[in-house]
Amino acid sequence: MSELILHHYAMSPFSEKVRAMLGYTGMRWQSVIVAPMPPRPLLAPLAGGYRKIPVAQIGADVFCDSRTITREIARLSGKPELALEGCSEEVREFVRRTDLEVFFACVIAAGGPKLLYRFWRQTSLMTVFRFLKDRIELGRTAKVRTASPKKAPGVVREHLADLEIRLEKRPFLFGDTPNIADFSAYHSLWFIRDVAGSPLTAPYPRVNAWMDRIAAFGQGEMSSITPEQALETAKAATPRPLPAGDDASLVGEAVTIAPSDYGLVPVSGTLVAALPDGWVLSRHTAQTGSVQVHFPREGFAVSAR
Ligand SMILES: N[C@@H](CCC(=O)N[C@@H](CS)C(=O)NCC(=O)O)C(=O)O
Repeated sequence: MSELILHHYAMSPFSEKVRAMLGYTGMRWQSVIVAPMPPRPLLAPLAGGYRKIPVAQIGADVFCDSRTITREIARLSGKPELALEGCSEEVREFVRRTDLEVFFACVIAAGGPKLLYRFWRQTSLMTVFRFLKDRIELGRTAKVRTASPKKAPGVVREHLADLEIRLEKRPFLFGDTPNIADFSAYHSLWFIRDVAGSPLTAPYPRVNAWMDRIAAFGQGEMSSITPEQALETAKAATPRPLPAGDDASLVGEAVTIAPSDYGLVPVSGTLVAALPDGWVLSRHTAQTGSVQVHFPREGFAVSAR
């Protein structure tokens, strides 16, 4: 079976969520580095223009959103607690809030000249300008309410105080071993502390020790491949058989699927499965042959074309 291929970039928090989970499971994976903003002409044939990162791929199956990616990691590693479906409603609610409201508060609170300087050192001034323009436009079209720059540090501190209490009696947020909640909480704080170099996390010693424990898992057994090789892998593979869904409406029809929160770019294809936790689109391009693109249900909307 093909290895998991991750399409990602270094400074992406949601990519770090997946990389850290790959480290925890010790999995072998292949890495394709993508630009921090569209256009991504060699990813588009696989993900159909879906614009958020990370995207994962196993052969001719493509996984959009870290929720479908972590489900694959949970399945491949035999650790159900790394997928939302394997966790309690309390954990799912924690992840929902942490991956949206807290994530935005962290990114807004981390922003500033120091972060831009670090980004510029890793890229170029032109990339920094293009990135800022892209993210301003992204914010303008977003359908979610985010904390203002004045309020964001307060939201982050409240979250950090909650984690500090949770970590009083146990090494991970919900027990003696990590579950998906640890990786969701980790990536935004990694962005604040390790990418932006912000002192916001400093007054929370247990949180810092827990972050160090997660960082110590490493990133698994990674090998680099080119985007062209990822396209060839898709073309050489056959999409996997799908389980029967519980909802036949729109299955077999031409549809678009788009995020309903931010980065609202629609992906077109034929709906081939409506599963309890996700949708699957079939798409065909000359570069990839037939591929199946998987999306979570939550946070995505399907429309007939
Ligand atoms: N819900 C998505 C969020 C992914 C996300 O927001 N990724 C950021 C980079 S870490 C991104 O691509 N932002 C640009 C955009 O949303 O278009 C997931 O879990 O994968």
